[in-house]
Amino acid sequence: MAVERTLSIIKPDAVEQNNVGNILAMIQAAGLKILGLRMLHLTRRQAEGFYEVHKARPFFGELVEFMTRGPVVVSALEGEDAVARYRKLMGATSPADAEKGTIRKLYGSDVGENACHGSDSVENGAIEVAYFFPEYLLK
Ligand code: FUP
Repeated sequence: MAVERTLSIIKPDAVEQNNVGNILAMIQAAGLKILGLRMLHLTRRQAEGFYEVHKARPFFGELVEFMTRGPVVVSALEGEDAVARYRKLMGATSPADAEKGTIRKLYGSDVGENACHGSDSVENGAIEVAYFFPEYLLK
């Protein structure tokens, strides 16, 4: 298995509910290394750019609205099989379907306000890490 990078976003709902520390602790307890960490309030343009693939979906407007309503915490994670491992730790997109003990089951509310984001492929992991941490592009 290869060492991979993946992007985590702790979404506005989880920041509002004071779950940043809890989620970062779960990430570290799972053995994923935090390479970079930033708290920022996404601009509309940044959120639209990040979720460009979902532009045609009916929930796009709501998603951008939600992701820009308050600060988020983005982190670049690294580890063996990091993309799949972080997806497993997050749980299914909808907290109702997420396995017990996952971030979304513990801290998500619904399919929109689901506490966290994680890259869905190794290729997207590299693209998304570069989107928020351009200094890691060549490392
Ligand atoms: P995931 O990869 O699990 O984050 O899920 P998707 O890429 O399918 O969706 C990205 C984000 O779009 C979700 F985190 C929340 C939002 N979304 C909705 O608001 N409604 C939906 O029906 C599906 C996704």
